[in-house]
Amino acid sequence: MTVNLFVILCSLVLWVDNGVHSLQKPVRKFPEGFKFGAATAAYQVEGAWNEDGKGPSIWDDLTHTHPSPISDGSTGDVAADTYHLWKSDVELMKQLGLDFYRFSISWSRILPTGFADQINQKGIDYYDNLITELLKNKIEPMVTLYHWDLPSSLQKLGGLANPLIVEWFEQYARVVFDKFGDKVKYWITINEPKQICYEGYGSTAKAPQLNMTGIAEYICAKNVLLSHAKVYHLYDENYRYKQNGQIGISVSCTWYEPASDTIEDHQAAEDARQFDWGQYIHPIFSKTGDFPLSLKNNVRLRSKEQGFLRSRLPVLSSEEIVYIRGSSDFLGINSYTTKLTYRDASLEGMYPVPSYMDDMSAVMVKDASWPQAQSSWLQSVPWGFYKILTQVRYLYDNPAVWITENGWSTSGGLIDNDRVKYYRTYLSALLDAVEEGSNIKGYTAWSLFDNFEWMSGYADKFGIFEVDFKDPKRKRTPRKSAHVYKEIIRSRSLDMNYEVDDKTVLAPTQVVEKDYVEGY
Ligand code: GBH
Repeated sequence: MTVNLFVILCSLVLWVDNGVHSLQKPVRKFPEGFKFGAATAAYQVEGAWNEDGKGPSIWDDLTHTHPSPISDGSTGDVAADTYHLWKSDVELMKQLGLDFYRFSISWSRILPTGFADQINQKGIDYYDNLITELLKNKIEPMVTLYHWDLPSSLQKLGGLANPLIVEWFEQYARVVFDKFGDKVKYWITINEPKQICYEGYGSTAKAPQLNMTGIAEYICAKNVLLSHAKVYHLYDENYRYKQNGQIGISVSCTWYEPASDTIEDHQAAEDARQFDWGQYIHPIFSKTGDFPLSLKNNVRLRSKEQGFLRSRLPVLSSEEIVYIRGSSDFLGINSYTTKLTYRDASLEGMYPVPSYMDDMSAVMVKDASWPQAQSSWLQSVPWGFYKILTQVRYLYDNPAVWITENGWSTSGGLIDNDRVKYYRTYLSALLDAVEEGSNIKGYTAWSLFDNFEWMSGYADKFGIFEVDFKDPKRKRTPRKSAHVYKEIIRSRSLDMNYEVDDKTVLAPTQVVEKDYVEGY
């Protein structure tokens, strides 16, 4: 009788359990060897903008302009002060259980003039200490060479609009590989070329605010691709055999979903993807190389209509195409959101002429039903992330991919349930793609800390750790999302039902210290 009841109960449990599994697994495992990290970028967190011999960068220049173009008038002069707090920061990373930490090197901190004539030893020491401390704690450094803070001197010479940037970048990279290449095994040459070129050169959304619409963003695009390829080949030929690392590029990918089922809107969404990320991924990762056809055609046609003698999109020569194609060991994807996209034949007065937006002739809008972050451009659309990963697998022959940024902004607070939900649903979308064959090696949360969010200053908070910017010590406190991420990393799995008590989050100092003492 008891035995019978036991058998019946067991089969009942199995049946219910199977039923749940076939709908949605509550706990999903990450693949063997999958790595978890968190990211920052030099200008956004370091502070110490003029200390120990650092030269100025274009972000120092922009934030020190009067009146300030930054929405809250702030600067990165102190930021999260990681320049001084690196050691205790590594302790926090260790408690979190990070496999790797992605950060960037400030070019003008180690080469104050931009060139290799003066190497600032104190700058070298800073990164060397950080890297050594990370390795001591079994956290792999993943280092970005360029995350938007060009030395001011090089901007005076035209910055990324000057083709010589390719050589300047190579000289800088040589110093970095010589100094740190024995310890660093993951390199990212350039963070988000589109944001550098379109936002910085073709509009006013980022430094150096050149705003030479329709012209400078394409010159920059060619120079960025060649700079990246140059440094890839430098590493591949001169360092890889002895340093044995990997080197790639990080591209920002937004998903553009057709706003309706018309052919026009599908075409507009496809054009938007090709302009936004195909412009940079296609030359490196496609079989044929070169800029995508739709980009070349659209810009050429518009240029002709406008009376230009040549396309405003510079030509890549056949040698350059070959040089760029294949110049990455992996593709870094930074991804945050999705936009609805439609075609509007008139575009009357909508965009400057000429411009990148006008060339693309697509209109992007938000969907009011999607959850909205603090940053106006950011909505949570996990299926869009899945579509990007799937598209990349199909279009570029399933390259090795690292998600080098993904994250959510709030206006503050430790109980960040919407961020927790964002991370979980995006990681679940990532697992869907992995289970269908996408070759995704790791995932990076943006950001480890609240930081200087470019034109938004400190209003948009992306940290899984809160930073108190009113506190001279810039106290860090783990948010609920940090607790959840820690459990994801510890268990190497995604448990949608894992709960963190709000009280635990609100008494954070205790938790952190206790964990630390126990040598977590
Ligand atoms: C990344 O940029 C940066 O690498 C990082 O430094 C930054 O702090 C982080 O993300 C958060 O912003 O759809 O026309 O409204 C993100 C780049 C900026 C790309 C906003 C998409 C939307 C423009 N994204 N952009 S629009």
